[in-house]
Amino acid sequence: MTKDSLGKGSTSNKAVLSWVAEMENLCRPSRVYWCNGSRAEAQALTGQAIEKGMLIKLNQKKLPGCYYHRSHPNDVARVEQSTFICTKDQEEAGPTNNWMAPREMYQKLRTLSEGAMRGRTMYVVPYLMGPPGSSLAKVGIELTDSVYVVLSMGIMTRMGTIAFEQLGNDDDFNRGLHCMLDINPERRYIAHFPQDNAIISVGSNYGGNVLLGKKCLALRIGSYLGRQEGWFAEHMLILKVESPAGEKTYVAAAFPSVCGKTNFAMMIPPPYFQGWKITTIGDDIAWMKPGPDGRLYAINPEAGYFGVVPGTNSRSNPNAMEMIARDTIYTNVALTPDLDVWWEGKDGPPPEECQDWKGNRWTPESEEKAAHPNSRFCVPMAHNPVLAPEANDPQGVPISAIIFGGRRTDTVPLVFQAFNWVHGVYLGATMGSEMTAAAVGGAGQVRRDPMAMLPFCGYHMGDYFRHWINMHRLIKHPPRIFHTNWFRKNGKGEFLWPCFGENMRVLKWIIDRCHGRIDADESPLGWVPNPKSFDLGGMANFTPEKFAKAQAVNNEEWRREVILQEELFMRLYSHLPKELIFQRELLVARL
Ligand code: OXD
Ligand code: MN
Repeated sequence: MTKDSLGKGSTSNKAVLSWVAEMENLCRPSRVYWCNGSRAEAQALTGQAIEKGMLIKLNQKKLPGCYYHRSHPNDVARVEQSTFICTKDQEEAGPTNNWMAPREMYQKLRTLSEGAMRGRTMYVVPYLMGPPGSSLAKVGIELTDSVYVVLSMGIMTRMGTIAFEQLGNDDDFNRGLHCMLDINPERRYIAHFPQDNAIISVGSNYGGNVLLGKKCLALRIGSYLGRQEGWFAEHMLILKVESPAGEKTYVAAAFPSVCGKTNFAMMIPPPYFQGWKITTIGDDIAWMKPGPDGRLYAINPEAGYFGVVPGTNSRSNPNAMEMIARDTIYTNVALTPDLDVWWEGKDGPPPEECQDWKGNRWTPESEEKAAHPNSRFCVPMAHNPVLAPEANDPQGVPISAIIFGGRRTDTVPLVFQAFNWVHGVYLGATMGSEMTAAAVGGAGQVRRDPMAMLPFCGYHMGDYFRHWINMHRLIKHPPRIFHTNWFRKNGKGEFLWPCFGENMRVLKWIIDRCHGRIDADESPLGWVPNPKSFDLGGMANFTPEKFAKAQAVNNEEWRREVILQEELFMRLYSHLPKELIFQRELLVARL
């Protein structure tokens, strides 16, 4: 690829050409740049981003290929109140989504986008979600006036000519338009038009709102298409567990944002589990479809990780520390005088002085945090030292276990297993979690976050539960379903379970259950580990009594929990599958 060919169009697909021309006519950029996804292109655009002050080149000796970005202080997280699902009928979007009629929203956003790229470049970003050739993969095209978005999409997706190759002359691609405007929260809309497979995002330049392949296409539009086409688009990591004997088991897990999906997917088992290996297929999103052998197959549609930085260190995620030491875009962390990065929870002492995420002088005495709690790294998955080769397998991997887990200080035990599929759907549907910095507002409050999909489901949550129940019929060998909670604390505020690598023990129990190797005890909540068959070997200070505390089921707390769960069920009532109401009755009867 020569430098001269950068920015030139490379498709004869008529649907693409006419849509890009239409959007050019609307946004009136001074230039249209077609991305091809090459290294030369990334280098040239990085150079331009540095010139414009969008990126700062970090210390290349310490962090080769790494760059630093600050977003506008009013634009640091997903904004759920500005996120809309524009189905024809409001009923279809359901009570948990903001809704506006498509015609009204198109009108509003056309007005905002009119001439919005005057004097600017419109980048045409073709991208492929999923391994090339996969029957589950989907093509999207994002038109954006942000070079930060182009560079990030180049990391997060299979971006460039490869997408046009997959698309051919088809017009089945997601149409995404992103205009930064003036980054004004008053004029910020992340609007999804599932019936048109289209997205328009204006007024933001924060990842989750503008990297349209991720939350917008892979989850909101994806979930809508998945229901029509008989597959699942889920907010789940995918990992492979390999035993010393070479047995491979694939597990998917739904935890809400900032609840440790990336750490779990890259976990290093403790020394006691010598010979066991965890490798990563995905850290955030799973697309899953029944395969011809009756098992549920999953792919990771992404090609990079957009992970939360604070708290990442050589104890919580040593693999990530290695991964983000090169070719990484850091957003909203702190910047040290020697152009290194720092964040709360990084190994070692804080720097004596640095610039915080807003560019202000920061010292350890400062009251504010140096890195924003939702600061991010953006890195190619190929740099993950424990990437599973299956991450690039168009067939995907057969899933044996699905785990649902929230962040709960009390009530919810470390691990339990659903009695059956519908009970598992109930566990996912009633999941609660304390809110985190990934979204604006409400941090710390428990809210229902069914299947970790509350902010990401592109249609009525009640119909989404129905889809989960119905899919059972299409999966002859369904995965077993589990629930975990790593975050339970005692009265003194101390965690009851040590987490990180020790989570391998929970995973081992889950896998043994899936392969029918161990018995479990019955509890009102589901199957729980029999203390004799849960391996605590090699844990110096962790006694069976401590484990019993992490596993305790307090019936009083659970009666309260059922009442709290009711709130969401009442909101969804008109579309709520009766099966879930029966599950609630059964749970109450068991308590
Ligand atoms: C994410 C999120 O960025 O869930 O993955 O917010
Ligand atoms: Mn996520």
